[in-house]
Amino acid sequence: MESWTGHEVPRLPGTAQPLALYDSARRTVLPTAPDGPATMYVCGITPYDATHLGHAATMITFDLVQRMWRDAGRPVSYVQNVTDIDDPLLERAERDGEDWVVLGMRETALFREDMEALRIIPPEHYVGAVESIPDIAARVVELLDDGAAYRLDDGTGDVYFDIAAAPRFGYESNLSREEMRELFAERGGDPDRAGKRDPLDPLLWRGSREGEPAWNGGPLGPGRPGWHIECAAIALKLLGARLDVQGGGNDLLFPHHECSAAHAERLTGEEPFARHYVHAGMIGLDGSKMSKSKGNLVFVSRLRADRVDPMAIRLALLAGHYRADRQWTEELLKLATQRLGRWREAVRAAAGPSGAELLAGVRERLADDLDTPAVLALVDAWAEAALAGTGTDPEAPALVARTVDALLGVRL
Ligand code: 5CA
Ligand code: ZN
Repeated sequence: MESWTGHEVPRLPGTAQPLALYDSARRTVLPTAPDGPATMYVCGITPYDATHLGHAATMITFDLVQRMWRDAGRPVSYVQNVTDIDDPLLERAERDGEDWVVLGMRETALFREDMEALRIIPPEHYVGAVESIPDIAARVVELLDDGAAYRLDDGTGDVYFDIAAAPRFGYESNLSREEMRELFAERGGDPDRAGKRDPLDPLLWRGSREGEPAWNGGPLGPGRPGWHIECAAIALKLLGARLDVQGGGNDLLFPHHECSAAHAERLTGEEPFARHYVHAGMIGLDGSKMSKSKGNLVFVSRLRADRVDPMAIRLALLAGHYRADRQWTEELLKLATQRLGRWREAVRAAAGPSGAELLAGVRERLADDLDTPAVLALVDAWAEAALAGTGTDPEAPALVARTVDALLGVRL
């Protein structure tokens, strides 16, 4: 699948900082791999509706990860998927009397446009589930041959992963069995399905049903892939056994990321699947999580159509820490628009306080688990001083503009 178009990222002088991130499995902030190419897999959209600010916040988070690695001179291999076949897409298409392929293509195209407007560096590989079906089916066959998966004997052709084949199951999310069961039911799982060995066993392959699209699964028979194996198979194919970062919103911690890691670890015999499991907080509106199923959404494309500067959207989302669940408000956007205006004015000043010092401060705060609220405060202080005429560094305005562009992705 085609990715979107990137833009030039300015190179910065001075010494970059190695990035430390919070790992959900080990529950602490730890350095990301210190050298060599960095690999990252981020769970992308299920394209049945337009990009909302929650998607944008999560994509911006991992964009900053990539920017920090690049700043440190590390080549980055970044893969993002599009779940272009799954129940929610089929349900929405059915509700609206639309072809699911057309719906998916339209919303994916809009997502690409939104990502470009937000200046998100594109992934090296942008991959759809449908185009990956042969790889996914082959992985399911491997798990069956290995005794880590089983076919239900009810004639549906459905195949499940046996979590007993993953002795460390639960290490990533650190949840109790009861919590897992609850989230599994809430987030697309089927704990009560008859014939399963364990209520938490996740679906790997869904045998074809009347009226649903199906693909040739070879020995699996016709059907379509389960969700967690989709991400495991795509990541393994393009990035290999051990990722530096597996990312997404914290709604994916369990069961999605726990199960993809369990699949991948069983398939490769190597663990952990990812050195860092990184989860962005949920953006909410009016007190609850912004989600397509609830319909309480603010779309990036709607704001763009209303002539909101995408850089202000970026700044509004960066004003909170990426791991915090937080609310979107009109006020947040208003403050971000004002901040953007002040920063733009300040980088047009003839001089300002030391640009090199500001850059060092920004790097240091970002290196510590992407502390963007602190970074915004540093740039605010610099901008106020520059506008008050207290700084004497004539190079500073240009360097600050480059710093904000390269590390925050905000073009002034
Ligand atoms: N296609 C799957 C992942 S394989 C999926 O979860 N799609 S999604 O469209 O529901 O979400 C796309 C990405 O945005 C995921 O990383 C998800 O965790 C994140 N996300 C969804 N809703 C929010 C929200 N309200 N706030 C922050 N991130 C969100
Ligand atoms: Zn995923």
